[in-house]
Amino acid sequence: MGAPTSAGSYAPGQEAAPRVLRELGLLDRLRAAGRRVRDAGDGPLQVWAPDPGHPRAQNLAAAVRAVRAVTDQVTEALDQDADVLLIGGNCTLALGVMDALIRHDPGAGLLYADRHFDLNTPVSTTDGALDWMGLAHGLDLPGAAEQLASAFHRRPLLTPEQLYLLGTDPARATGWEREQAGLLSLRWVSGADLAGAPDTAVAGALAALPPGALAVHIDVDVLDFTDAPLAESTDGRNSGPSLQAISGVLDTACHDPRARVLSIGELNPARAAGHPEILDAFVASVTNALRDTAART
Ligand SMILES: [Mn+2]
Repeated sequence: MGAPTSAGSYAPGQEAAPRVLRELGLLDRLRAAGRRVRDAGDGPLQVWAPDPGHPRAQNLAAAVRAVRAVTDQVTEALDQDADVLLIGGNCTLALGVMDALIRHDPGAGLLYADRHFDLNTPVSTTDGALDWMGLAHGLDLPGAAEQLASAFHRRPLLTPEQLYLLGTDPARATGWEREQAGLLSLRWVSGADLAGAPDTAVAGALAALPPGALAVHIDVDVLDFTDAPLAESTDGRNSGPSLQAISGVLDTACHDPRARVLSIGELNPARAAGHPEILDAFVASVTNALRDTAART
């Protein structure tokens, strides 16, 4: 399923990711990898525009609509006993995934690969982009926007024990985020450690996550932007894991017996306009992570 929204972004781009990945043959490549695939279609198409009426939480109502559409789509898929691949869109969509997954299994966990903590609120940062405020709203931190924090079947939607963050760069965090990560005792591995020992990092994360159903979320800004220019954010130039390293991480995590959902956030295809083969390599990584291992010998 797709969630073609850049409502929570700094500029347009991510709304094109579901279309571009389909055009690269994602569905047929998944079928060739042994999966039965049903395209559940897309949520609302939302192209970022500035929202001067709500400068600190821009396009909040649209972002909430997109998240709720994901909740409904993922709920329907889980009810049909399907696994889910969600192509975003903004990282806030992971909240819709978790709203559905926790209703399905209260013991659910979230492995969140992102360069950022996503613990900001409309109070802690002036830029007003909701795409690095998602986990703050899942955890219902002080200063969270009411409309998003209250959009789920329970509040707070998430507890820190359900979370494990991979690839975080504390130098890219706000002081508020670093403080909250400490207060909440969030478990996280830095981008440098993830790049240096990806197998160890993902094994530690999987061992620490709860026993219930697992969602894996990747913000492609976790990648070294010089190796794989895929993300809205260009924060990752010359730091963080390569696409090859992340491919191994996704392979391991998505083949964990608990895994039910893989969601992809902040992929802006325009970033790869001068290096389009990296989009194809990313589709290959996703396909490999979701391949039916029983179908292969
Ligand atoms: Mn990010």
